Formats: sequence, structure tokens, C-alpha cells
Amino acid sequence: MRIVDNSGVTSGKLWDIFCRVIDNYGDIGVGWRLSAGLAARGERVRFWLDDSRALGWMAPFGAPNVEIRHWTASIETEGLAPSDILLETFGCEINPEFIASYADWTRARGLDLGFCQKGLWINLEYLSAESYAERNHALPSPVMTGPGAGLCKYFFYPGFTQATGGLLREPDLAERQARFARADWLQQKGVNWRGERLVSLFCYEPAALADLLDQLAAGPKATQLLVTAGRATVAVTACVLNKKRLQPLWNKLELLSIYYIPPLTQHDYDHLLWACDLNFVRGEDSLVRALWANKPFIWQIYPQHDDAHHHKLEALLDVLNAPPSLRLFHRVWNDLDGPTERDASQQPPLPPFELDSWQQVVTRAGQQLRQQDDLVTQIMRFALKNPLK
Ligand code: TRH
Repeated sequence: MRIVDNSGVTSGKLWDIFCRVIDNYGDIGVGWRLSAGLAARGERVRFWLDDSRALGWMAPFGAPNVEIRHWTASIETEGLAPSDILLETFGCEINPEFIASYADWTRARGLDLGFCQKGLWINLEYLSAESYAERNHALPSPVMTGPGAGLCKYFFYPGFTQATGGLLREPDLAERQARFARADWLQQKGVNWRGERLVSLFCYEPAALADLLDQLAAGPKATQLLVTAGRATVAVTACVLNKKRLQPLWNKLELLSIYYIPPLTQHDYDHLLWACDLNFVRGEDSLVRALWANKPFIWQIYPQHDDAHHHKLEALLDVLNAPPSLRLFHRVWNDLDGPTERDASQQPPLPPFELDSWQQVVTRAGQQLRQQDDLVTQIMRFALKNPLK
């Protein structure tokens, strides 16, 4: 059956989406969001994962038309329904036997029309605001050797401009946000909120974490810090223990209270971002969710060994047209000015929050970005341009 959605994109294809979980939750988080987003628009998805455990809390109810498949060392393809589109997330290497089957399915459809016209094999890249995303988006790369020889792989770059593949954003997001009731949700999650400033924290192990806790504990506003499960919880717990050991009177006015949140579904993680006055996010997917939440946010970028993340962070701040206070806060939060192991006394202090001006930044950026077609719309349109249509 062919389906026409609001954006005029028609479809009804079967996608094989492959995702390797390296560490953290960004790869599976994006892979799942894409799979569910495609399925919600009438596509069918086989989502191949080498480790599906995180879906147990991220998306415990699954989604209609998304079939989770265990990605094993060798994949038995006999008896599998031939798929239309092969998509690898973030350069994960798909098994040769699977690629061979995909090439066979493509040939069997009579689409042996020549180089670069035999099917659609997409590599979805990481999100970056750097200019290479525009330059490389949608470029084809003919496969010259191996079981996929003769096929063509396309590079699909998410991004912040019209010349990229856009950002993941569900069509019903605004409607969900309009229905959201902050106090009810907090109560439902067991947060005893008495009107304090609410800050969410999703981070790795930032060198400035102790500083942040000090700043929040210094007031003058009372703050409730809602700490996400996993690395953020471990880091904050250790930091608080250390503070209390060294300064037993730390936070004695109790202007800072800390609540450790259990792992949330992706839907509920949105709710956390919508409920808070300031969000600390990390990696790429939560960054996008923080933009849609339309609340001031601070981003901890996933660190890379060669410091490539420095440029990536600056590029985002440029796209946001961030004022100096927001740039400085990001520099310190991301420890851009020196190695993490250095003497803590040399660490530049975390600057104060300037929530009003940071709010203007996210509102302006969000308005612009909502004008763009979302990533699922764009990738489906891309698939329709292909000879398989
Ligand atoms: O977990 P991350 O740090 O992911 C990282 C980066 O994406 C990085 O680039 C990548 O290379 C590495 O993973 C492997 O942050 P990110 O990208 O925000 O992904 C987190 C996902 O987890 C996102 O989909 C939101 C989801 N999430 C929940 O569903 N529930 C929760 O309670 C929390 C805290 C997150």
C-alpha cells in the first residue's frame, strides 16, 4: 500500500536499519527515533541492533511496524523479505552476507540500470553544525569492491541548514508540548516541587561539576537539580560525597536539593526537558531535544581524542548566534581550555547563568529550525527520488 503524508511524501517501503551500540545512548537513541519516525509515516522497518538493552527503558512499548532484530556475527538472510532501503547508522559496518543479499534483491527487482542506480544504501552521519555537513550531504559513493560492488552508498548528513538533511522532529511534537502539564508530570515522577528553579542534568563527567553544584547551592534562588540516571548520577553522587567530606557545612542552607531520576523513556525525557528552567544535555540527540524544548540549555559535547569536538562545539554556538556569556559557559563546561587532569585550582570558574538572554537564543533558533523539513520527511523524499520508486 502506498501512503501519502501531510508533506506529500508517499511511501510504503521496507527499510533495514543497522545500528551498533558503541557506548552511551546516542546511536541507539537516534536509530530508534528514526525507525519509529519512519514507521509512524507508513514505512516498515527492521531495526538491527547488536545490543538492544537500552530500548527496554528508552522505548519499552516498541512501535507498530518496527521489528527489532538481533544483529549477530553472521546474519541468516534466507527467507527474509527483500528490503527496499539499506541504512547504516554512523558508519557501522554491515555484514558482507547481508550486503550481498541486498545487492541480489536489488538486481532481482530489475533495477540493474547501471552504476549508482541499483537501490538505496544510505549511511546516516552524526549531527554537526560544521560546514562539511552541507558540503557532503547526499553525496554518492560508488562501491567498487566487495559484495556490494556496483551499488552506491549515499551519505546523509543531519544538520541545521536547508542544505542538510535536517533534524529529527516528530509531526505531533508541538501538540504534545501544548498538552504538557508540568506540575502533574513532576508529581507523577515523585518530584516534590515547591516552585523552586528546576535544572535537569544529563552529562558525562564535566570537570566543572563541583563548581556547578556550588553555584546552585549558593542561591539566592532555591534550585532542584534533577539528575538523570547513569553517568550523571554516578558523577553527582561522588561529587556531593566529596564536598560533604571536605566541607561538612556545604549546602547547609539547603538551597540546592537533588533528585535522582530513574531512566526515562524518550518521550518522558522530553517531559523532563519541558519541565525544567535550564537543561544540561550531552551528545547529539538530547541536544536536539533541548532545542525543541525551548528552554535555555548547556551542551556537553561528546569528547573526541583529537579534540575535533572543539570545532564542532564552536560551530553550534555560531549557528545559535550565541552571546559571549553562553559561549564562555560552554567553554568552561566542556573544559576546552586545558586537560581535565590539570590542577583543579587552575580551572576557570563557571560563569553565572544568564537565563533571559539564553532563552532568547533558543527561542530564535527553534523558530528558524522549525521552518525546515524534519529529517524523516527529508530522508523519505530522498528515497523517493531513487529509481526504486
Ligand atoms: O548518550 P549520549 O552521550 O550519546 C552519545 C553521543 O550521541 C555521541 O555522539 C555518540 O558517539 C555516542 O553516544 C555513542 O547522548 P545523546 O546523543 O543525547 O543520546 C542520549 C539518548 O538517550 C537520547 O535519545 C535521549 C535518551 N534518553 C532517554 O531516553 N531517557 C533518559 O532518561 C535519558 C537521560 C536519555
